[in-house]
Amino acid sequence: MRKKIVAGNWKMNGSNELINTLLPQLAEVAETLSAEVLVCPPAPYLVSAKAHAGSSVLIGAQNCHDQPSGAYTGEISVGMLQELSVGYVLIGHSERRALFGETDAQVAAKVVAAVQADLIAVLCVGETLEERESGRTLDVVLSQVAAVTKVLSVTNWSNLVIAYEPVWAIGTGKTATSEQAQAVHAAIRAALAEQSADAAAQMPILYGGSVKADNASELFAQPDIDGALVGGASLDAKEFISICQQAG
Ligand code: G2H
Repeated sequence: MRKKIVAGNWKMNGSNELINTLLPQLAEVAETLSAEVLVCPPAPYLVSAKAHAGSSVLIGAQNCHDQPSGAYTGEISVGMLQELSVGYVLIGHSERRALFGETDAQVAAKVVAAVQADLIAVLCVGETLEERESGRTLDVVLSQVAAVTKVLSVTNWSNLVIAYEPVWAIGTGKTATSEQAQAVHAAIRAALAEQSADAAAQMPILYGGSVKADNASELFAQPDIDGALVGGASLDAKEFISICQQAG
C-alpha cells in the first residue's frame, strides 16, 4: 500500500509572512495525517521553512544543479540542500523545461546527482496540449520517464517520486479528468514494471495541474494516483490543508 504524498510547489511566490503563517497551521494538521506533506518554497526560504515546519511537514527545493560545485552563478548544489537537511527536490518541472531550456539529459543528470546525495527527487513529466491533441501523450511522457530510469539503477528508485503534470493543465484552471490522469499514471507504472514489477508497484506517482480542494478527492480515488503536486492552491492555507486532509 503506497502512502499518499501531497506536495506544494510555491514556484516564485511566497514571503516571510506566508512561511510564518501557513507552515505552523499546516504542521498542526499534518501531524494528524498519514499522508506525507511536502512544501517546496523558493530557495531563500528553505531555512526558515524548515524552522516553521516542525517534523510533520517535509521541505523540498524546486531545483538543483547536477554538478557538486563551481562557476554556476545562481545555481544550488545537492550538497547544499543536504547540508540544510532539505530532503526533497523537484526536478524537471515543465516551467524549468519550457522557460529555462532544461533537456531530458540535464533532468536525468540532476536526478542522479540528487539521488546520490540521498535526496528524494520528484521528477516532473508531462505533455503539451499540442502533443496531447496529436495523440503523442504517452510517447512524450514515457520518454521523459525513460530518460531518467535508463540512467538510474532500480536499486535507487526508492529515492524517486514521479509527478505527472500535463502542461495544458498547469495554472490554467483546466484539470485532466481523473480518468485521463489515471490512464497516464497506469501507463507510467506499466512502463516501470518492465524493469522491475516490485519497484513499479512502490513508486509514488503524483498528479499535478490545477489541483484544488474541490477536485482532489476524485483524483486521489484513482488506483495509480498517489497524491498531488499543487501549485497555486498550495499558497492558500485553507485550500492546501483541505487537499492534504483529502489524501488521508
Ligand atoms: C503544476 C502545478 C504545481 P498548478 O505546475 O507544480 O501548478 O497547481 O498551479 O497548476
